[in-house]
Amino acid sequence: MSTALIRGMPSTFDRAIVSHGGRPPDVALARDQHRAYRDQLAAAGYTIETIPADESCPDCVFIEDTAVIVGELAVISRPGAPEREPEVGPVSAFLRDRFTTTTIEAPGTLDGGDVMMLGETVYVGASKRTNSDGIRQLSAAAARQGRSFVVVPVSGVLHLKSAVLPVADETVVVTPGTVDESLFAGLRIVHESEHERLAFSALPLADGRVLTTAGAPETASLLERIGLVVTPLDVSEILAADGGLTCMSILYDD
Ligand code: CIR
Repeated sequence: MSTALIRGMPSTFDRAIVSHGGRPPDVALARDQHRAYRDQLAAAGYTIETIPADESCPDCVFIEDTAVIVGELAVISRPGAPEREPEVGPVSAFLRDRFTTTTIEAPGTLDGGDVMMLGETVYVGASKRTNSDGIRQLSAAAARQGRSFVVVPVSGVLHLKSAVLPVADETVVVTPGTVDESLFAGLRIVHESEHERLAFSALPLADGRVLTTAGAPETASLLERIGLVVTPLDVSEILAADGGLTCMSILYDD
């Protein structure tokens, strides 16, 4: 059984951290978009588990950043933005009942948005949010689960998955100029369309479809050309708060 763990959208979402200096998101529209996202996950066959929103945590809907599932292990993260630390507790409590857990301890920081799993390899972004001590602790957890580990320095974007998105077992979409692509040797790389720079996000679903952002149709059609079935979703307000399609869920198999 595939489960999608999501978190409610707080009415304080318009105070989410916006690092690129853009406009704040519209909360009512964001709520509709979040509901549509949840409906797509349900349609793809996931059992939806929801942790209620915490109104004092404007970014809590971005649950991906608070924990990473590596095999049998849930790694509870320590977010790189200190104001996001209170988001972790309820997610940790939920996962503790279902997984063996390990926790990233200070001075380590790790955002789940910096962690990408492809087959037996864990890729982690060295970013403003994920530091070398967090990477060292994640690497130890990955080794315990028999995973290979690749560190990817990330520049000019928030997280690794702002710039590199898995769309199929061995295929990633990369925003040109953000990472050293030689670190992804062996994978098929599709480049995000120049006109859609950082407007593309994607989430491969258990039913074989790939959710993509509606604002990136050129990149989506590159994926269709290699045989993928895409479902575009309008998440303009999520993007306004620096989020994407991976960040609103933690997906795992029971
Ligand atoms: C933040 O700056 O932390 C949030 N406004 C956005 C986090 C997005 N997380 C993700 O894509 N994994």
